[in-house]
Amino acid sequence: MSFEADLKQTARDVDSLLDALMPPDRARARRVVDAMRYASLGQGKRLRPFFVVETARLLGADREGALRTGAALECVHCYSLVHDDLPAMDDDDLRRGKPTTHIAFDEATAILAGDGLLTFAFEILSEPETHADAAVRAELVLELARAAGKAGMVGGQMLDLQAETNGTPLGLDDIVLLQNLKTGALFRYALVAPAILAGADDGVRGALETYADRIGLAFQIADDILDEEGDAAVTGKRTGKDADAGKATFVQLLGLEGARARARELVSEACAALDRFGAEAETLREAARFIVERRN
Ligand code: GRG
Repeated sequence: MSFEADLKQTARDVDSLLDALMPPDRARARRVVDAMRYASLGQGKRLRPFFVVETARLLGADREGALRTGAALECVHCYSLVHDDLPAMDDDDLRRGKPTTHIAFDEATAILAGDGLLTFAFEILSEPETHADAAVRAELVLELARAAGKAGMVGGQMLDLQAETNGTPLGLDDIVLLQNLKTGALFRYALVAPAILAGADDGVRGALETYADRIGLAFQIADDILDEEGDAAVTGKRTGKDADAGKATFVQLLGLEGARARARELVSEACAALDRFGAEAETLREAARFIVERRN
């Protein structure tokens, strides 16, 4: 199957799984489940679950466990988007081409839906269907907590907000650190979790971590380029405070051409990190190229 067909298939499978795991009709607090479903079903590229499922295939791990792990990771990603869109953060009205969760529902419900998605991720990982071995499930939980928390995405978001309020211009090293935490940590989890599921050795895990670090940064540079090119206005991807806050970006620091060149270098480094897997890793190499060529 081609990369694009694989990505679409994973998106469908993750959607069906989340739909089945979050039935609205049996919920006591129906409104929060409706908001969690609104924020997580039907939209989004599902890149992170794709990386989990494809890497699990590469390493010979069970697909069902990988899909559940990818779905859990997607729940954390969706929670971060719901909270990031709130008036106290980026104050966005549109996400994935539709009204943000706090606009479609209300602010309190959106906060609870984000909290609900975050905690649900750990429920999914902790269930025996994810992996028969409790020690493996515990490691999946630990690593996701680290990736999402104070030394990962939440920490990166805090640094980002502080930089904005301080008004101190960030240098390249600061932005790399910030983005490694804010967006890179979840990409890293997407590559490390399959290694945990498959019981891979340190060499394999190290190679996947290098690949993840490079694509995580390339993803963020591509995001800055898309914003700069004005695609964000068309897709409704970034319309809130970020749109005009004059935040330091890779494009500002490297220039448009410099940012494009750096993203291409990162993709080459990501692909090179997969050498040990040979032709079997071709879909992951295509995914790395997609990250910088995407239009949304
Ligand atoms: C609120 C704790 C907390 C964290 C928020 C990730 C994040 C931290 C905020 C999102 C802001 C943003 C637009 C960052 C740019 C990179 C990014 C994560 C884009 C969205 O990811 P995609 O392109 O989105 O994978 P889809 O919709 O395809 O899932």
